[in-house]
Amino acid sequence: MHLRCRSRVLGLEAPVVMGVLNVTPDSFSDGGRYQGPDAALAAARAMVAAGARLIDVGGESTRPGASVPPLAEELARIVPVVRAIAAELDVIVSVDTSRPAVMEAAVAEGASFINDVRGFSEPGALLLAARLGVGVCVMHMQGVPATMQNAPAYGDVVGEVRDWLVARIGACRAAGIAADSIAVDPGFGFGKTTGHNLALLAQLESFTGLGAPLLVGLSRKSLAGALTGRPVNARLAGSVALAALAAERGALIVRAHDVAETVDAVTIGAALRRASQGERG
Ligand code: PT1
Repeated sequence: MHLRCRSRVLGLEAPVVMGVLNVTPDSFSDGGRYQGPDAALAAARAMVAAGARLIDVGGESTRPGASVPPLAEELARIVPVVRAIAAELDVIVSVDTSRPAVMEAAVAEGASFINDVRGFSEPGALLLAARLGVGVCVMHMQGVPATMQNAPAYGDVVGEVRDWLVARIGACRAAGIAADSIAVDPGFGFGKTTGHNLALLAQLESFTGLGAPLLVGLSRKSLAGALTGRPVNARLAGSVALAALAAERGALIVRAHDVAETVDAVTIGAALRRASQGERG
């Protein structure tokens, strides 16, 4: 498996780590840490040295309860950071946005992957991604960040998320996005209770047969908090355990803040996955 991102091809024979680079003042776990392009570039350098194959630059916090920043603010946060990273580092620059104007500006600065937690639902977003030739991640969310955790409800969370992802892959293909440029993500924590998140992880294998590599984000989230009882600044071990389990269940791109630790976790998960597949023949 691989993922085509403009002129780059991301090999996915083994799982890879996408480093999280928040350039927001209100990120749920590292808000305000990256102040300006110099600090962001230094953080990106460290993540690449630790083994990140993609860097996901986000200028909108989408944690539960977050509100949407003005477009000009999101652009001002993202553009200089994408430019600096793309100019210096040999890494796929991903932009975490739902706005076509931000997608276009980021790709003009060197981004080659678009990670949209709203699944390219803004008018024009799908056609723009097709025209740009970027890799895309379509993620499932129930509701909107401001209110998504108020009362998440599903009949069959795994079936509903899978059906929605299948439909979005169809919409991507219909818009002209290449089949080998599409990744899917069940959206852990996005309009899901702990029970929903656990069901998705337990049955993660259901998302590996869709013809698109599976991306997951579990790092420092409330799932780890609910299971360990720990606050956001003490969820490293829980997050690393979740990353290993996700890789063992077939995740190929793991989005994480703590890159070095997560690289080891996915390496172990992938080794166990290969061993069990060998046993099955
Ligand atoms: C994700 C993701 C993302 N997560 C993708 N992009 C965030 N593709 C931002 C909590 O429960 O999983 N996949 N971009 C961060 N969003 C959240 C959501 C942060 C929930 C925290 C929680 O604590």
